[in-house]
Amino acid sequence: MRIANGHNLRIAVQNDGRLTTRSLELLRGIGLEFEEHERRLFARCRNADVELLFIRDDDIPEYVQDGVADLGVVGRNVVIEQGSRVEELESLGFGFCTLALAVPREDATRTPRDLDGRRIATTHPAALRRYLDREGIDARVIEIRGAAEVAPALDVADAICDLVSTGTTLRMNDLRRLGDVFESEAVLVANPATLLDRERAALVERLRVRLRGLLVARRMKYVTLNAPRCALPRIQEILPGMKSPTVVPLAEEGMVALHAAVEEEVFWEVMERIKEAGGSEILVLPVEKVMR
Ligand code: PRT
Ligand code: ZN
Repeated sequence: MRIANGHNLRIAVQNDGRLTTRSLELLRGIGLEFEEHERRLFARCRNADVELLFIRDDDIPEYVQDGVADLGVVGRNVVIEQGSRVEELESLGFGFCTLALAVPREDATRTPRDLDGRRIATTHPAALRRYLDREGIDARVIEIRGAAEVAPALDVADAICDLVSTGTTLRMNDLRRLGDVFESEAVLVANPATLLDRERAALVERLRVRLRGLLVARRMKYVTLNAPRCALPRIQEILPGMKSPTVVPLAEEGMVALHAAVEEEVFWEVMERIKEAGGSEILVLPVEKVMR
């Protein structure tokens, strides 16, 4: 079925970087069909009035703010850094990282306050300045283009403020995390005017409902199991998400089958406890999509 109302919606995604694969996976997950060709600027969707625009992540907030694109998938850190006037519609559950302060491992610094009077190299100068003002720390911000982690070794700065995900880069450069400025993940942002245009807004809302369905489904599991009817209360205690399961009597007297979608992780430990409570034939299945 076509997602169409004759109004083109343009979605900006990173052309080649950390967010690209997951962004495209997400757009395909909500039913958009397209083919991306390396280094092509545009991709039209086969089944929707939607066009994808592939650009550098740093350009996304501004393009969305200016209406060059209606929607964008970008790291929240970039939106915060640029102070763009866009609306954040959803957190997308990938691209997790933290903007953090770090110093050489052997440095005497204990807290961010100890950075008073010192130099901090960063690619996020605006966000760092706001943080320093808020915390009342009087440090000098050294704006650099890339690879902040080498700045202390080159004596360009005494500390750095950079994105951290696994912490490997800090470790490899003998740096120690001192404090966090904010946490980030990939977000869906919208041009405010698009949301005021009736037709486009309707299309955005449709995509958004699908997106939520996809994100909720990721957390959900479908659980089925057999148990003696009398074990039901105990099993619901172990799996509180199993509020109103479908209960079907089995041929064996007093035994029932339970089915329910639960919005929680079902670890081995949970399954073991259900088994102890009398459950058997426990199946935990992934949920692909949800619409409520
Ligand atoms: O070319 P373009 O401008 O489009 O890409 P880019 O090089 O500017 O961005 P890219 O692809 O590196 O990152 C895109 C987005 O991914 C960022 O804006 C963040 O929202 C998000 N993200 C998530 C990260 C990281 N994790 C991350 N670890 N962006 C960068 N890093 C870097 C960090 O700067 C440091 O150099 O990875 C290093 C630290 O990683 P760890 O795992 O060693 O801690
Ligand atoms: Zn970039």
